[in-house]
Amino acid sequence: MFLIVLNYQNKIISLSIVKPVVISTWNHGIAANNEAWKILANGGHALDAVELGVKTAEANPNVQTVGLGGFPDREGYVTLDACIMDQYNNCGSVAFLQNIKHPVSVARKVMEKTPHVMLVGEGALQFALEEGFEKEDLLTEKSKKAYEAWLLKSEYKPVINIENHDTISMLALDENRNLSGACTTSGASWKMHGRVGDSPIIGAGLFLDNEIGAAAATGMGEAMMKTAGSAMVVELMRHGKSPYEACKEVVERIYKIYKGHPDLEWLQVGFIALNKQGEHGAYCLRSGFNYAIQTKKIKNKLINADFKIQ
Ligand code: SD4
Repeated sequence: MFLIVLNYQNKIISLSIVKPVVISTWNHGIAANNEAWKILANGGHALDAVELGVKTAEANPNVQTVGLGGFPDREGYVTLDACIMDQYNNCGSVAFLQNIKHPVSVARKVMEKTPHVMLVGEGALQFALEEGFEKEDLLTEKSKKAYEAWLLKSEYKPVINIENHDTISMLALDENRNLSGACTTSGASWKMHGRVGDSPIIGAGLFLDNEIGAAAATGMGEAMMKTAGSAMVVELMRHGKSPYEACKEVVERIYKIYKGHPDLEWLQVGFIALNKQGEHGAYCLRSGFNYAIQTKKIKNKLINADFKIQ
């Protein structure tokens, strides 16, 4: 499909539209895109695609940064954060949710069945149970062992690019040219009990404007919250930046904030973005972040994101 798209300065920013498109963070994005593509390839809705897609990581016990098998907090509790957003700016989110394997689906129910956007902790759990979700123990033997090993030193020092999987964030543009996004995580490993990151915060971990594009984040959530990171990426695209340029500018801002700060030593942040024309891009602070992309022409593959520092 061809269409001339102008930015606010009447500059041509795109001549063609690629759709459907799905992108998602890290190696586990490949399995997630495969699921999402089943919906997108059949003309389905981006919202269904992103929910189904990220559920693959939530259900996989070997992904120790999302859902079942996620690393616990420093008290030994697995606490989950997730959100979802559609083309009408409808959104739902859950934070500090325990014992429910698919927080993204609870987030969708919050969006569709309540007058609210966000439910946390006990209230989120109560709502999930009322909606028929089952309570399960999410702490696997593997993650419990890792926790016991961590307890020996009990040092909070986040690992950069943790086994090449961290939060899964997914953005999709469907055949009808509508955008949706989802984000789900067990958060920073060994975090303080009660800590909530960027992933359930609309504007930080995920944001989209169906006229412009969508953006989502991975990495140390505190940095995304300090900068309203994903919302900023979308705003920069509104002002004519490509998805790549917009992600890069927000990472540069984060670097400026943290330069000289001791946390910079272990700080990693990464953004992915997708605009209304189906153009995609990403940028991260440190090397090692990648994302998976699938379109009709590009068979599901991983792309290494450009980075600011080694
Ligand atoms: C968060 N972005 O909770 C998520 C995942 C994470 O280090 O902790 N990454 O901040």
